[in-house]
Amino acid sequence: MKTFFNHLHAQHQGQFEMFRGALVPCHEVPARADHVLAELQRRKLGEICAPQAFDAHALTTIHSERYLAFLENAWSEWVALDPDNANRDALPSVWPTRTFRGDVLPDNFAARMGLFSFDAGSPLTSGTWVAARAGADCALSAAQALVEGDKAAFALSRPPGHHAGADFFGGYCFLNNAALAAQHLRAAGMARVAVLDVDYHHGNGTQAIFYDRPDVFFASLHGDPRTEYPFFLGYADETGAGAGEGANLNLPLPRGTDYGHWSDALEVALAAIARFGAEALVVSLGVDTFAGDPISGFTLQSDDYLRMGERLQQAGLPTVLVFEGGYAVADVGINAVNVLQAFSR
Ligand code: Q9C
Ligand code: ZN
Repeated sequence: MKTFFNHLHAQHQGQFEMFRGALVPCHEVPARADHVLAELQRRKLGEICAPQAFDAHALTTIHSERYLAFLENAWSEWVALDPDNANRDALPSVWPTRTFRGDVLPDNFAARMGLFSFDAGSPLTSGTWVAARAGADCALSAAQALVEGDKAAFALSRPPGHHAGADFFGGYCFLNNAALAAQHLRAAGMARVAVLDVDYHHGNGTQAIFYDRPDVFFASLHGDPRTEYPFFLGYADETGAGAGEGANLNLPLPRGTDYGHWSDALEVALAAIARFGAEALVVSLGVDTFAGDPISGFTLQSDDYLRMGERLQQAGLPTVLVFEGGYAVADVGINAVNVLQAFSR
C-alpha cells in the first residue's frame, strides 16, 4: 500500500502543553512520525509518496472559513502582539463556555484562540498551519488513491486530526484528516463511507462533524470518557442526530482493557459498519492503545497490532488509514507498521 508522507510534519513542533498547572514537554513530537517512516522503510512496505496539493475547497467541505482563516494567520498575529512571542508557542487560556456567545468573532487574539479551541494542551507554533495543511493533503491524497482504484492507502502525518472539529482545535489536532478523507470519498461518488476510530481517545471532532449525517458512519473504540480525555463526548448513548440517527456508535472501554476485550468491541464496530453498507472505510489509526503509552490506559501488546491489521483487512473494504495518536515514541513505528503489514498481507 502507498504511504502519503507529510515531509513538512516537523514544522509543527510544540514545546509545552498545560498539565496539572504546569507546562510540561509535549507528548506529540516529530520523532513519532519519523519512527513510523523508518519502520516502513526498514520493512520495505510499499511506496512512500509525496501528497498532491489540493485547493482550499477541499478543506471548506469540513472546516469553517473563519476557523481556517484564523489558523492560517494565527502565528503572524501572535508574533505581532510581541516580537518575543516568536520564541514561545501560543496556548489558549480563556474559553466561551456555557452562557457565553460563540457567534461573535472578537478582535482580541487570546479571545479568538479560546473561541477556536477546547484545551490548553495543543500549542500553536510557527509551523502549525504549514504542517497541518500538508497533512490534510496527505489524507486527501490517500483518499484519492482509493478513488483511482487502490485497495488501501496510508496517510502518515502529524499533527493528528481526530479531535479537531469543524471550527476548533484541541487534543494536539488542528485539521481533521480522517474527516477530510471520508468527505473526499463521498464527493468522489462513494455513497456510504464509514470512519472507524481506534485511537485510545474518543474522536470527538470526527463524531461532531458527521453527527447529523446519514452518509458517513462513525464508530469509535476508546477509553471511557467518564475518566479519559476528552471527557465531554464519546458516551454510548450518542447515536447520531436527525437524519444521522443510528449512524454513530461509541464503544467506551475501561482502563486496563486488553486486546481480548478490545477485539470484542472491534467485532461490534465492524458488524455495524457492515450493516450500514459502507463502500469504503477510513481508519483513524492511533496506537496509543499500547500498554507502554505514557498518557493512556489500555494494555495492547505490539503483536496485537498484527491481529488488528489482519482483522481490518478482513472487513474487505477499500481503506484509508490515517495516523493519529501514539506516544510511546520508541514503539510507535513498530506498532503502527504492524497494523499496516498485517493489513497488506
Ligand atoms: N497529560 C491524540 O491522541 N491530553 N490526542 C491528555 C496528558 C490530551 C491525545 C493529558 C491528549 C490528546 C490524537
Ligand atoms: Zn489518542
